[in-house]
Parts: sequence; C-alpha cells; structure tokens
Amino acid sequence: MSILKKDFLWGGAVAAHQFEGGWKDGGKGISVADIMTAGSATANRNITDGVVEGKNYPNHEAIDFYHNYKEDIKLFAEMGFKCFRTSIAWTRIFPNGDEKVPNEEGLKFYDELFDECLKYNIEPIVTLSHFELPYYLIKKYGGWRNRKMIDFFVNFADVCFKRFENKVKYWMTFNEINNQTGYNNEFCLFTNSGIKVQKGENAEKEMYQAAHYELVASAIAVQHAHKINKDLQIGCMIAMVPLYPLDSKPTNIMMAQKAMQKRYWFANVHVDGEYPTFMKAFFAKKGYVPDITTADLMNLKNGTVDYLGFSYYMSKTVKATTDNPDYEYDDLTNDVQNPFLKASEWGWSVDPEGLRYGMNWFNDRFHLPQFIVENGFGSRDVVEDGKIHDDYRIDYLRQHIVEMKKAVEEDGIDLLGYTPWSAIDIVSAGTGQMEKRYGFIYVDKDDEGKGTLKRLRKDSFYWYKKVIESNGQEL
Ligand code: BGP
Repeated sequence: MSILKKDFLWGGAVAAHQFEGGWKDGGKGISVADIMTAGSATANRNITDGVVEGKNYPNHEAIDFYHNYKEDIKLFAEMGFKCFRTSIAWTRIFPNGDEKVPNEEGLKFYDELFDECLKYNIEPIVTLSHFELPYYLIKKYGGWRNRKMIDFFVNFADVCFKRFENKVKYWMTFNEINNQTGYNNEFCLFTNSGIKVQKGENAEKEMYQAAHYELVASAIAVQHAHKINKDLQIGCMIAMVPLYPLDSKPTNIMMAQKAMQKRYWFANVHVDGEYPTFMKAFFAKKGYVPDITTADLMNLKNGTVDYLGFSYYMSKTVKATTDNPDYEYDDLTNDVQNPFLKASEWGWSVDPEGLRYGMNWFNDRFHLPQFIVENGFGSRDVVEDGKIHDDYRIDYLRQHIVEMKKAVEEDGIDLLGYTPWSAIDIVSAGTGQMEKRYGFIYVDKDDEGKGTLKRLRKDSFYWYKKVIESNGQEL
C-alpha cells in the first residue's frame, strides 16, 4: 500500500507568462513579463521600458499554449495528471489592472482551459500572481510601492474566485513571495513587485514596504475567498531554499539561522497572521518605519492561509563574515559552495535530502498541510531520432520523491500533492531562454525563438506516468 493518500495530487506546474504566449490575444494587456528580453550566456535578462522593436521577448509566443491548450492537456491526461498548476495572467482579466470591469474574453479563456482539465479529471491549481502584474500599474502607480495595489489585486482575486469557485479549489496568492529578498538582483524585485530601484534609493527598504502591501493583499484575498465559498483553500507560495551553515563554527550557525529568518519571515506572516519578533526588532534597528496600519494588522490576523505551498530546487550554504556582527544575510557575500553537493550547469545544487529538511523545518513552525508546487531539474536536452533520454531528470525527481515520501511516512507531514516543474518545456524565468528545460514534454523551440513548436514525449514522460499510476510506489 502506498504511504501517500489515495487522492494525492500528482501533476505538473507552469506559469502563464512562461508558456501561454498570445501576449496580445483576447484583449490581454501588457504585463511586466512582456517587456523583459531574453538573457544570454553572459548577461541577465534585460528589463526594458516598453517593448523595443527587434529585441527577443521569448514569452510573447512562448510555447503557444494559448492556441494549443487542448493538445497539451491531452498529453497531461495521458501522463495521468491528477492536477495541473498554472497561473492566471492578471492582464488577461484586467488589461491595465485598475479597471472595475474584467475582460470577459480573458475569463472565458480560463473557463475553457479549466473545463478542458476537468474533462480528464485534472484539478486545476491556480496561482494568482506568478511573477506578473500589469505593466500599466507599474507605470502609473509604481507597482507594489503603492498601497492602491492592494485594492487592484483584491479586485482581481475576487473576480477569479467568484468566476472559478466551482472549478478551482486550491489557490495561491503570490508565487515565491520571499524571492524579493534577493533585492540585489533587479530581476527578483522587478518581477515580484514591479519595482525598479532608482539611484540613491534603499532597495531593501522598498522591498519590505512592497512585501507588506502584498501580504495584506493576500490576507484580504483569503478572507474574501472564504466568504465567497468556504471550501476554497488559499495557500501561500514560498521558495524553500534551506540555508545550511558551512560548518559547526557557531558564527556560521548563527549566520544560517539569521539567513533563514530573513528568507522565510513571509511565511510567518502568511501563516501566523503577524510579524515575527525578529522582524519588528530588525525594522527598529534599521530605522525603517513601514506604512503598516492597525487595519493592516487586523487583516493579516484574519486572513491566514489554509496550506503552505512551496517550491524546492536546491539548498544553499552560508558563512559569516567578520565585518557583519549583526548577521545581516546578504546572498552576494554570505553564500558559499557546499563541498558535499554537485550543482547543475546553472549552479543550482542538487540536494534531495534538503527537500525533507525543508519540509520538516516548515512543519516544525507552521503546522499546516504542505503542497510541493515546484521541484525539478533544468538541463539542455538532446533529441536523438525523435527521442529524449533524460535519465538525469528522472534521477533527480526519483531522489526527491524518495525524500518526499520519507517526510510523509517517517516525519508524519501532511502533504497534499506534488507538481514538478515543469509539466512541459517552457521559457525559463531566470534566463528568459528555452534551452534550460524542465518538462516531461519536449517543445521544439530554441533560444533564438526558432522551431516548429512540435511536442515530443521525453523518457521522463513515460517514467512519471508509472509513478503516478502506482501512487509513488514504482520509482
Ligand atoms: C521558480 C519560479 C518558476 C520557474 C522556476 C525555475 O523560481 O517560480 O517560475 O521558472 O523557478 O527557474 P528558472 O526558470 O529560472 O530555471
């Protein structure tokens, strides 16, 4: 007998802007993702100020799921998916973001997409904001620097909850909300909150303010969802990257602890409905006085999440530095190589045990059901005679599923499901390119945007089908 629940939600995950394409179809507005160019081997993605002729914007077409969704969902059904995690592109529903009336064509697209999933008994799992917001809200209001964003987001969430309440039970508000702690990297801040930091501004301070508004928006959305339909389950979505101390030197252990607090306090607010003591002390020490009202605090308290969704790809390792007596974690100076772990071509360490460690870490603190909504291995796949022998991906996923099962069986963690990244090859969020692939299904398209978009089943497709069929017993 499988140790996983009978109704365990096996599936796969993607995000609207990384795979839908059709960036202007159906009345869609321009989102932050639409104005970001692809990166290259040597450069990060470029955040443009509006679309520039002749530049490569990979998500404009992406893998054109928008026009092929029936074929793709059929392939997911063939793999036996019980669920499919995607996001709703905010700009399909509210092209500018501050309208009162939603765009019916956008709603209709998701109606049809969810119906298509349900036809095969695939339950849609939906993220509301996956590294996306309408670009107009950035231009006009400054993105999440502005308190007005709370109303815009809540309105968007309400429209989605009401329209899809009978089709979608599990929702998440903001994808990897805690990724913004990488505010040294423009990409992390801009994609999450739409904030471009100006010269002379304190990026850290801006990030904490934006994050506060997002957390309040999320908490209000949770309250509304429960009023609309008490069966709706609203989760948060945290990027779990456990931070280990380099060794047993006490300063390194303290550094790791402080780094974990800095990365994961978002979950404290989502789950406990209040800021943890270390955050209040941190604001006081830095002299930050974020705009946090009494009504905000009430909303946080009344809008705690129902489950903890998270991604897991890798762990990181940290070391204290002598010039930092306050242990303020900074990924650029404190991250070091873990001597025990190998990494992917993109430097992402491979650490299956870190998944079990992270699940326990969350469980010890948050006592909520968990949902692994992303986990996967990015690699360059090679097509040989129409076949893709991605045994490295199978190995990665197998080892992580083994640890996931231990977390359930030996640690008693309540786990709702597992949706590896990604259901199908899509544009990479970090590189903006196609050749960092994660899918069970290969899509013929390269970094230059060339290819037939033809879909091919990888070896991992057949392997994962068996895993699902056996409820995780046959690995
Ligand atoms: C997560 C994001 C995804 C996704 C994945 C892989 O952080 O939620 O959107 O893309 O990481 O990252 P990348 O595409 O940069 O390899």
